Amino acid sequence: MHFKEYSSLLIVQQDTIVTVTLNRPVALNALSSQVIDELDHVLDIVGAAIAGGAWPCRGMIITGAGEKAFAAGADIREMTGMSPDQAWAYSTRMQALTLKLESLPVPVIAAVNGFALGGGCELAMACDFIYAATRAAFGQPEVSLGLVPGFGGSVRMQQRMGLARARELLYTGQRITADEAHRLGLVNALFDSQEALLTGARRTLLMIAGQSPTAVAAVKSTMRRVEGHSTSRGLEIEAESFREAFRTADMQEGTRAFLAKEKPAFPGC
Ligand code: DAK
Repeated sequence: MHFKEYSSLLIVQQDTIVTVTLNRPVALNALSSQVIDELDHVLDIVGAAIAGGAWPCRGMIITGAGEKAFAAGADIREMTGMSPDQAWAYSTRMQALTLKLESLPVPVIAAVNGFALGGGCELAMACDFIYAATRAAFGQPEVSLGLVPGFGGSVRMQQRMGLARARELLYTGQRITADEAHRLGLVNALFDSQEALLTGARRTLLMIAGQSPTAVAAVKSTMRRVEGHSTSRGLEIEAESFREAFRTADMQEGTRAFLAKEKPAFPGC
């Protein structure tokens, strides 16, 4: 895949994994509109490369440059001059980006190395799951700025930890430690250092890359499609997805290899 030179992102492709680093350490990687545009561009390139079979991308890591922050939220400096309509446009642009992230057919891990506040926490929650360094901190401090979450926090925080806990965090604007975020289910796993965090995220993505890519993509999209539906409708959606799996060469190969006691070589279709 060919990425252009970004001014606020660093991109590394290794094996089948793309690592995207938010790179504005002087502003604690705050999500300026430039960062949002560049992230959007990266997702378009990765999505198109996967769809076109150009590069076997099997996962993405999003992390922050420096030791201090994943992202300290939306760029407050940029936000202050916005009219209500510009604020709405800014919010819907970032929301569209989070939906694009969720619909990528490969898993995305947020590797949170420091502050993940406001929009930073919301970006992390749009990833499939969050790994964190023990020094990381999470929060939605919008109420301290006279704001409300604008990048999906009111929706995804309660999906992650339940309504009552989410209300408490959003109403108080309180910052929580990585340990507390882990206990609340916001964070899947904790790591002692930034290096261990990135190694842990890569290890998980490589483990997933050893599975059938069509099945992983189908599980991701099915879990997303069942959200918000009744159990019975959710089960119908799952059964449809199960039927589709039987049309794939990956399913033929996976079951054949199991019965032959071999390692499967998934064709990815
Ligand atoms: N935006 C812009 N610059 C930021 C920033 C941010 N969010 N966070 C930090 N910086 C900058 C600081 O201004 C400072 O720059 P200089 O003064 O050196 O030029 C530099 O990064 C280092 O920050 P500090 O000096 O403050 O560092 P500390 O270690 O003392 O404190 C901190 C770290 C993370 C606790 C602190 O920086 C902080 O509280 N930052 C703000 C966190 C925050 O409130 N984030 C915003 C959450 S609200 C919307 C849609 C969505 C949203 C908003 C609107 N619309 C629809 C319009 C979302 C809003 C949010 O994300």
